[in-house]
Parts: sequence; C-alpha cells; structure tokens
Amino acid sequence: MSSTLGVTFVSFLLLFLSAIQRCSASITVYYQNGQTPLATASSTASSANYTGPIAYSPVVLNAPAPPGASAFPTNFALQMSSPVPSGASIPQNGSFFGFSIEMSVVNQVLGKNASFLQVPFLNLMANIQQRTGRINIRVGGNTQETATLVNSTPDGRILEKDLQNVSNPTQTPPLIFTPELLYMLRNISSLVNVRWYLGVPFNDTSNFRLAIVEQGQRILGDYLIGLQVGNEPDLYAAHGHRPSTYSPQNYTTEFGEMITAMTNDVNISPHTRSLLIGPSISVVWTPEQVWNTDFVDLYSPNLGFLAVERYPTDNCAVAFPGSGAQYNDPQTTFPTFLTHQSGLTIVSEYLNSTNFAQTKGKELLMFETNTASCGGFPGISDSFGAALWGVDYGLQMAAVNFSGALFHVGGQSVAYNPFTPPPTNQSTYHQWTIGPIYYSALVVAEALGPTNTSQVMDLQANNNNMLSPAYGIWENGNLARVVLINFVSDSTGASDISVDLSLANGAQLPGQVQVKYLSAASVSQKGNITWASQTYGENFESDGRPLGTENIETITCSSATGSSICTIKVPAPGVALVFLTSETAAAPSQTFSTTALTKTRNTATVAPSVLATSNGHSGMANELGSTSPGSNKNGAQGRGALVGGVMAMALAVLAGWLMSGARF
Ligand SMILES: *[C@@H]1O[C@H](CO)[C@@H](O)[C@H](O)[C@H]1NC(C)=O
Ligand SMILES: *[C@@H]1O[C@H](CO)[C@@H](O)[C@H](O)[C@H]1NC(C)=O
Ligand SMILES: *[C@@H]1O[C@H](CO)[C@@H](O)[C@H](O)[C@H]1NC(C)=O
Ligand SMILES: *[C@@H]1O[C@H](CO)[C@@H](O)[C@H](O)[C@H]1NC(C)=O
Ligand SMILES: *[C@@H]1O[C@H](CO)[C@@H](O)[C@H](O)[C@H]1NC(C)=O
Ligand SMILES: *[C@@H]1O[C@H](CO)[C@@H](O)[C@H](O)[C@H]1NC(C)=O
Ligand SMILES: *[C@@H]1O[C@H](CO)[C@@H](O)[C@H](O)[C@H]1NC(C)=O
Ligand SMILES: *[C@@H]1O[C@H](CO)[C@@H](O)[C@H](O)[C@H]1NC(C)=O
Ligand SMILES: *[C@@H]1O[C@H](CO)[C@@H](O)[C@H](O)[C@H]1NC(C)=O
Ligand SMILES: *[C@@H]1O[C@H](CO)[C@@H](O)[C@H](O)[C@H]1NC(C)=O
Ligand SMILES: *[C@@H]1O[C@H](CO)[C@@H](O)[C@H](O)[C@H]1NC(C)=O
Ligand SMILES: CC(=O)N[C@H]1CO[C@H](CO)[C@@H](O)[C@@H]1O
Repeated sequence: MSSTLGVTFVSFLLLFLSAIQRCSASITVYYQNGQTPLATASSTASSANYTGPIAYSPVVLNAPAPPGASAFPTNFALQMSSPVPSGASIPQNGSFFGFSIEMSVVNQVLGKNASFLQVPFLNLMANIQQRTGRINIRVGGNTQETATLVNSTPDGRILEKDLQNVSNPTQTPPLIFTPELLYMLRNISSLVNVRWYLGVPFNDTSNFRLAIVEQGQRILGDYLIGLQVGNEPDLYAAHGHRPSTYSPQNYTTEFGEMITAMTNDVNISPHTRSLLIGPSISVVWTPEQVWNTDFVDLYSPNLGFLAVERYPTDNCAVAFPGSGAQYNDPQTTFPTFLTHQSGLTIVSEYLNSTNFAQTKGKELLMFETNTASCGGFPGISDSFGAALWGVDYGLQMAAVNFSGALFHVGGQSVAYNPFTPPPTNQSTYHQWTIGPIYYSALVVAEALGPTNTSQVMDLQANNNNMLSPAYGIWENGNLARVVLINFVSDSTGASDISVDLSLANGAQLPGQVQVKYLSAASVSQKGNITWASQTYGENFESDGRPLGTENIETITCSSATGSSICTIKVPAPGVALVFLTSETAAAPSQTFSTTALTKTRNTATVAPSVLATSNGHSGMANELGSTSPGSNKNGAQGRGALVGGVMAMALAVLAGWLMSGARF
C-alpha cells in the first residue's frame, strides 16, 4: 500500500473515532439469530469502553499459549491414496461454502434497489465465482417469518422494518418488502452467478403468504434454488410463535399444509413446489425426532433439500442481558474454536442424518451457521482464528456428507460477518470490512474447485492431533489437493509444522507442487489476513477486490529415497492449500484489467472482466490487479471504454456506490 493511502487511512480513522464518540451507548439488536428465549432488545458492546457497532469492535484477545513439543509434534508424515479411499465424502459441488443473509439487512448488503447494487458485494462474489463457478446465498432468517410482500412502501424503499410492532420475545421486527427486492436479486444474478434460497413466511399457517413464492418464481426463474419452510421451528415455542406443546409432528403437519396451499395456488409451478427445504431445526429437537415423523417419505417429491441450522455456542448473555443465558467468557471460549475438535463436535450430531439423507436420495444442508449466535464474540468471531475454524469446520462438513453450508451475515450488530458494509451514514467515507469467514470461503472454494466432483476426507493427520488437521480432496477420482491447518499461534517459529506428503502404493507425487497460504501473525489478529499474499485489509478498507500480488509458492519435492516426498511447512498459525497436479498452475484467480468509469469522486471500480465472464464461466488470466492508489493496473483512475455488459455494471456504479481511497 502506498503512503498516500496510509495518510488517507489515518484520516478515516479519525473520522471513525469521532463517529464512534457520537454513537449512543447502546446497540439495538434486531437482527440476531436468537437461540434462547430473550427478554430485552438492547445491549452494550462487551468491550470495556467501546460503544460502536459490534461489527467493528476493537477487542483483541490473547492467543492461547503453544502446547509445547511433547503435545504437538511438528514434523510428521502424511501418506495418501491416489485413488479415492473408502470413507471419502460424496462428490461436493464447488459452491459448497455459501452465505446466509438475514433478510432485514439485504438492503445494506446487496443494494438499495434493483438499479443500485453494492459493487463491493458484487466483487466479493465475483472472487468466489472465479473459483467455483457459482455461489449459493440464502436470504432469510428469523425475519423471514413475518415478512410480507407489498406493492409499495410509503417511502419507496424496497424493505422496511416496522419497529413499533415488535410482537415477540426475539424482538424480530415485522418486515414489509416490495418485488423490487426480488428484482435486485435477479439483477445481481445477471452480473455474478448467485443462486438464491428464499424463506416463505410461516408464522401464520391459516393464512400462508405465498407472494414471495409466486414472485420469486416469476422474477428469479432458475436463480431460485430453494424455499425454506420454517426457520428453526424447534424454537417457535420458546419464542412465543407457537404453543409450548409444539412438536416435530406439528411441524410436519404444518409443512404438509404449506404444500397443500402451494398446490392450490395456480401461480406456483410444480417445479417451484419441488424446491422446499426443511426442517431447519436448531438444537431443541434432534433431527431424528423430525425424520421419525416420516417427514421425508411423506413429502419427498416436494423436498429440494433437507436442512439443519447450528451455531456451536452463543453470546446471548451479552447481546440480551437479563435473558438468563449463561455467560460465555470470550477469552476462555477462544481456544474452543482453535481446534479440530470444534468441527468434529458440531458434525457428530448429524452423522446419522447425512447417512439418512443419502438413503433417501436427498442432500442435507447446514442452512445457517457461524461462530456463535446472538452476534458472535468480538475478539473470536472477527479474528484470524475464526478463519482457520471456518476452513476446518467447512471442510469437516464436506467430509461427512453435508452438501452445503451457509455462513450467516447479520449486519452491524454482529461480530461474525464474512463481509460488512459501512454504517449507512458512513458510506461516503468508509469502505467495507471483510471478516475472517470470507477468507475461509475463498480457501474452501479453491480447495473444492469448480468441477463438482471433489470428494473430501479428514486425514486424521499427525496421529489425529486436534491442532493440525488435514484434508485430502479427490477430484474426478484422483487426489488433487491437500489442505493442512495449523491452529497453534507461536511467533517463535517453534510450532510451525513440516509435513512430509507422499503417495501410497508406490504412486509418485510430481517433482514439484504449488502451495497457497492463508496467513496472519497470530490467531487473535484482526484484519490484514492474507490468502496467497493478498488481503482485503482492515476495517473499512475494502471495495471487494484483493489488494496486492498473488503469491503461489512452488515446493520442490525430493525423490532421494526412490519415492517422492513433498515437505510442506505450515506456519503457526496458518493454512496451506497444496495443489498436487499440474493443472494447479491455472489455480483460479481474477483479473480486473479494465475500469468502469464514473464522474463521481471516490467511486468504486468494477471489473468488466467479471461481467464478461459472469454466470459460471471461470478461467480468467492468472493475474491479479492491485487496488492501491497510484497503480493504474486496477485503480479507479482509469477511463476505460465501456463495452458490452459493462454498461449494466456501470449503471450500478453510476448509481453511486462511493468508496474512499481512489483519486481522480
Ligand atoms: C450514524 O447513525 C447512527 C445511528 O443512527 C448515529 O448514532 C451516529 O451518530 C451517526 N454517525 C454519523 C457520523 O452521523
Ligand atoms: C473504561 O471504563 C472504565 C469503567 O467502566 C473506566 O474505569 C476506565 O477508565 C475507562 N477507560 C478508558 C480508556 O476510558
Ligand atoms: C435506487 O436507490 C438509489 C439510492 O438510494 C436512488 O438514488 C434511486 O433513486 C433508487 N432507484 C429507484 C428506481 O428507486
Ligand atoms: C404473521 O405476520 C404477519 C405480518 O407481520 C401479521 O400480520 C400476522 O398477524 C401474523 N400472524 C400470526 C398468526 O402471528
Ligand atoms: C400439535 O399436534 C397435536 C396432536 O395432533 C394437536 O392436538 C395440537 O393442536 C397441535 N398443535 C398445534 C400448534 O398445531
Ligand atoms: C438414525 O436416524 C434414523 C431415522 O431417524 C433412526 O431410525 C435411527 O434410529 C437413527 N440412528 C441412530 C444411531 O441415531
Ligand atoms: C459419506 O458418504 C460416503 C458415500 O456414501 C460414505 O462412504 C462415507 O462413509 C460417508 N461418510 C460419513 C462420515 O458418513
Ligand atoms: C450440486 O449440483 C448438482 C448439479 O450438478 C445439483 O443437482 C445439486 O442440487 C447441487 N447441490 C447443491 C447443494 O447446490
Ligand atoms: C456444478 O453444479 C452446478 C449446480 O450446483 C451447475 O450449475 C454447474 O454447471 C456444475 N458444474 C459442472 C462443471 O458440472
Ligand atoms: C495492517 O496492514 C497495514 C498496512 O500494511 C498496517 O499499517 C497495519 O498496522 C496492519 N494492521 C495489523 C493489525 O496488522
Ligand atoms: C434491474 O431491474 C430492473 C427492474 O427493477 C430492470 O428494469 C433493469 O433492467 C434491471 N437491470 C439490469 C442491469 O439487469
Ligand atoms: C400491522 C400493525 O400491527 N401495525 C401497528 C403498528 O404499531 C402502530 C403503533 O403502535 C399501530 O398503530 C399499528 O396498527
């Protein structure tokens, strides 16, 4: 980064600090995924004196001490099978790792309306599309249940919250939204290949509001891939949405009522009726309790996907003081995320269900997840440790036959967002904040790749040491990549691991392999995470494009003993993605070679190449631009010609997404 940007950034910081000082001391928490009965809607940030939005909390925790050499062997061998070993997962789609966006914040995250899209969001999705061909996103959450599609809103916005009419203990405000919201999703899909899951309101089974289904079908067409019926129905009773006796059988019965209502609606096609998703339960019921109501056999033709939702822990005691929730201390909770055990524990309750789904010919999705419900933990959810956790947990879900996982985006009042737009009234001088989970998404996207054939297996590496997990990825039936994770934080280098990779049965690794690293100095670091040396910076620094030059390392393997061994180092902390085939050299990346222009000062640039290759076509040049001011490779100062599809994006840009840091 140039010093100019440094100076500019200091001025951002000053503005930000003064903005914080003007902020009120309490933060209203409306967008949470509340996992427990909740009593109040307000809270203060947990950090001692910080009162700004939780999404930008400055809390930094202490990294756990390294375990020491006896507990953590740092040099180990990993011998793998070249053909797919038994126990590997079902073939996974490249789009396995997706996002869930709370319905109430789509007008912050996606755009203001169908012609004013958030360019940083488009860029973030384009980065992933490069690697996987497509991205699956769910729009929904607690706020979907009472949402109502209306023709227009009084002030012309696409989405409004009726804060006066909060009627339940989760403090979830009813939403009204217009068809423009769906056009906005459709317009996004014409620029980047995002497919959408929507939620159907389920608060009122005597009067289903199916307009979102009718309009979703009409407006989104093939970009509509699923319709969630009921969000965490096992919490309905606790949240006062159903009587306390509400049971899995009641849910199954109501699901059938929904199908009947859809069948009776001439505006809903049989195909659309086959996209339903359930039971999306949290932790109060077990999946088996629902399966045992015959849910899947009864509704099989209508079930597009099966789903569950899960957060490993919660921060409800802080988000909702007085709720009676147990307080989880962030510092003592931090190590529970810095271990392979976290993912293993979460998936353990679903192993029977992923098997069950296979026997029924269905795919099981983790429909909403993240580090911790009720906003996550500042210091954990926004740290590099969460990026490592997201990679391990994401791959673990893939390894045990989940078919997709959606990481939740909750807005300014949560710490776990993969990406956060600036507060609305700071959008003229602040950019987006890219969180650790977005980096996890990039790593998992590249680990799985775009072929939809990747089979994943937990290699139980290092004698199944919980601090150094590894996964093998077989593509088209052959070992293609290995992911090595080091959860330990140790700046001395003493806990860096060194892994001797080799193939079983006399098969030979190539003479050299390529490696991409996910890095930061410590598991507690916030911001400046790098993936193959590129970063999205710190709070408020990103327009959605990676900064810096991509660096893929080449490791020469040794064949001294007759069988080739590739020794891969993984720093403590870090992740290494090792590409074992020559096809690797084309490791996906993205070129932003041209710049869409606008007259507006500080306008985000867009990548015409993204448009040119949108909707599933990857394979761009293996070169990345830089967004640093002064670099004309990719800066916003260009006056490039507008060609073809660029026009569409230019409209979005002209509509005025402002970013700082670029100069004219
Ligand atoms: C931005 O909006 C918030 C919430 O409405 C307010 O508390 C804060 O003072 C505003 N900040 C600025 C810089 O206007
Ligand atoms: C933070 O708040 C505590 C009281 O809660 C106070 O004692 C301390 O001085 C404050 N620190 C700063 C830096 O303002
Ligand atoms: C879309 O939103 C932008 C920004 O708020 C606004 O200027 C524009 O008028 C809106 N367009 C429509 C068609 O509502
Ligand atoms: C369901 O939500 C809608 C919209 O908020 C509301 O009008 C309706 O009264 C609710 N129905 C029930 C049974 O809660
Ligand atoms: C749940 O099912 C029981 C048994 O069929 C029934 O008596 C009860 O009314 C149902 N409750 C709801 C909320 O549908
Ligand atoms: C697995 O799920 C099926 C279907 O619900 C159930 O019948 C079976 O008992 C479960 N097995 C275990 C070990 O939980
Ligand atoms: C995942 O599915 C594959 C294919 O059916 C199976 O071999 C493997 O054992 C399953 N893994 C788990 C953890 O259930
Ligand atoms: C994965 O892709 C296949 C088509 O290639 C599709 O049928 C399936 O539904 C996809 N699964 C998910 C979870 O997107
Ligand atoms: C992968 O699956 C998606 C659906 O999930 C499909 O759209 C895409 O064409 C598939 N890609 C390949 C290479 O088969
Ligand atoms: C992030 O990187 C910038 C630019 O290199 C540097 O000024 C800043 O101190 C870094 N912050 C952290 C937390 O490493
Ligand atoms: C976006 O949606 C609007 C409908 O609101 C449509 O008129 C317009 O053509 C779309 N724009 C693009 C770029 O697809
Ligand atoms: C739909 C609804 O319940 N609207 C109510 C929202 O709250 C205001 C103020 O209390 C009432 O006047 C509305 O009737």
